[in-house]
Amino acid sequence: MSTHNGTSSPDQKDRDLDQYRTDASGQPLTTNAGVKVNDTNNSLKAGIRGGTLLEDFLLREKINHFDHERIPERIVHARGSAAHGIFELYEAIPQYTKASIFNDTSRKTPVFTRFSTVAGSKGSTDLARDVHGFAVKFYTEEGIWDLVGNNMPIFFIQDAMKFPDLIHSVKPEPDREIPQAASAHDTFYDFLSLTPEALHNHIWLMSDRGIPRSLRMMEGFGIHTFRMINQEGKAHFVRYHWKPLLGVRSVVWDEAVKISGADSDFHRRDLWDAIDAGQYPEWELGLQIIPEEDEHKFPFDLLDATKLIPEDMVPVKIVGKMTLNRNPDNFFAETEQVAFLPDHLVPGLDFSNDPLLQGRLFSYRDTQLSRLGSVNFEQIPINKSIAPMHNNERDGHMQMAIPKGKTAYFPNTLGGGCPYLTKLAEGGYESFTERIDGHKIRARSESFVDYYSQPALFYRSLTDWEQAHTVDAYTFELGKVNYPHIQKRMLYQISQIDEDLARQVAEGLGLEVPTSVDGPVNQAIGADADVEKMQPGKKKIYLDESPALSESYIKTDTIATRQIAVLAADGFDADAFLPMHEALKAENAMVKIVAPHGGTITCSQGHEHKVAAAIMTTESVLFDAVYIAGGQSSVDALLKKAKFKKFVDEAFMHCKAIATDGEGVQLLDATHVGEYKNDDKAVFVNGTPQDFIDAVAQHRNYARMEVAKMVPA
Ligand code: HDE
Repeated sequence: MSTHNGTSSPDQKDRDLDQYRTDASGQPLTTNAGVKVNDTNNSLKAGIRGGTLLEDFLLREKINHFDHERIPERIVHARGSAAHGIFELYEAIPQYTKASIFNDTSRKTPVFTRFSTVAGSKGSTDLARDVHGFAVKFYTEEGIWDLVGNNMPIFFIQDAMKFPDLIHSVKPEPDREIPQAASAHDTFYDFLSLTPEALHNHIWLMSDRGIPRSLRMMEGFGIHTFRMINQEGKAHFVRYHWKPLLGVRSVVWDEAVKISGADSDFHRRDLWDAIDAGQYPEWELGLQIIPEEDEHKFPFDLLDATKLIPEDMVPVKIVGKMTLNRNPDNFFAETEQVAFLPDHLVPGLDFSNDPLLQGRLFSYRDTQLSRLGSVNFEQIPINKSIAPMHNNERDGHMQMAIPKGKTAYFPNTLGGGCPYLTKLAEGGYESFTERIDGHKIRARSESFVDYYSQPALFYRSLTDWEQAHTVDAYTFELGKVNYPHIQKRMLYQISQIDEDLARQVAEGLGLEVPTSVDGPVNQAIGADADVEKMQPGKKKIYLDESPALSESYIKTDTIATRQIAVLAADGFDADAFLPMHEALKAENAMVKIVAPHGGTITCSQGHEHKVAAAIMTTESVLFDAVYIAGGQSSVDALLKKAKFKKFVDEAFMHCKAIATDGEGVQLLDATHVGEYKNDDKAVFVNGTPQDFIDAVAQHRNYARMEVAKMVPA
């Protein structure tokens, strides 16, 4: 075990977890008390046909443990996947913070990062349209720092007091427990249509950000304004950003729906497989830094978590990189038991007065008590700090340490005054000395009341295809609402964001956009509040567009880990395929043969090739691009199974790159692609591998969107 007395380095990748790992290989089966067991298949009976004896401690222990194998799932973010990794700093920033993690570029700080969806249960599908959690635990030499964020830079509500309302509205409705992991239902839109502060996060949810292609292709945001404090005690406000080196990529809704059936573990598998294959996902950490004196220079309140700071106003300064490089050994012990707390901070980092953040500081510690059952949850290996921990808190369920000595109080003489206090200058935690003047008051600041300007900015900043997908998402979701008065109220709220967006959604619903609503637009106010003052005015335009809000903003030309389906059967043309295969492999794409049957197929050169999936066991939505191998006998075999045609049509409909060589074009011509193949910049007949690779790197050819709508796949 690391003693932190200078003999071990806190940057070791494994965080000394070996002491906790157990390995049963070569070991006898024992009871929990270590007694070797000779039969774990039969209970102890009085006579060969029973009855069973109460005395049977082997039976009782086994069943008893089984009965208690579940802990409460997280009330939100229950569905998640995680990985270990490291954080490396590019550049020290002592001018902003004294935190050692931001000052030592030689250190590799261990991290454990958990991604999640919000609304669904632990066993729900990965491809639910949802906000995604992005929580990072940094095991720094000064203690644990948790950055518990999401993949969208803003949140639904402004005050922690409203969190239970928000979550109760989106969770399955209490009478029927329907729907699972879906916001498209009455109670959510009932709440939302009355609570316009939620519209900004909602429009992000309706955009493609709600359905990422991969957890590895999501941005992450700390959302709230935090503080950094330097050695001199000077503070700066800061917002945290994670920028994925693979770019931000999404699936389209039709794929999401189908992936949920074809592989509901799609994201979890994708993360695991990439790390397993040594293709480690990476994100750069960026900071938006604002001097304290500039706090009031923005057309919104920095303490309002429903507002983002456009990068055009405050650029994102990239300071380091996180690499996830190791899968967990045990899902329960690590991913399920990890406890993230926004109040896990280290000296040099601090909060702001964001009322949403302040409420979270209570909630996360509290929730661990019902989930993990003990105030000692920080002693569980995955939660344990690599910095030594000593204090006078004692006892409690599952105390894992054996604290020595007589004293558990401070001050003392009997314990030599230990554990002793650390001076601020020597690393004791210090809260920022903020001057506060004010009345105790239960109300919302008027500086928070602008609910349409930023959703409108977001919508204006999207590309055409992102806007079209967003219209479709609103139409789908509101189409699932059974109450016309809720649909109409929502349409009114959307019209305040963007009239054209509202018009298109209304058209899809077969409704008119109302010009007014009954009662105040914002009803999430106190009974004695000044109703007028708390109503949002018309949207303001303080920036025409902010390009960074579009997911096309981060440019990347990599196809690493992209799943390429090769449609082939016995006799496929190896001469044409091999250069393509080599080129794709060289780019670290995952090339998988999909054939009429499982096992192996034999190519034109007589070699056997492993089939990754028989056509009946897979779907085109699980792949990023398709290559159809040439060779007459191969193509004949593909043409005999209609699902190959469906596979190609569907890939086309989802705007994916498709390539073929030689006779493979016959399959293309048997699908709707035949008609469009010559005019489409992501369909290649006898093209070069590089052309295909470039098209896959573009993710999708959304220029095809209108044509693709005509393909009945
Ligand atoms: Fe959370 N949130 N949250 N949340 N949250 C939890 O803590 C809560 C909020 C976020 O992978 C819970 O350990 C309140 C914002 C993530 O384990 C709980 C409020 C953001 C995760 C909780 C918020 C988040 C959680 C449930 C409003 C983005 C999963 C289990 C004041 C900045 C972490 C748990 C993981 C989890 C409460 C709002 C992100 C109940 C009261 C804003 C990524 O404590």
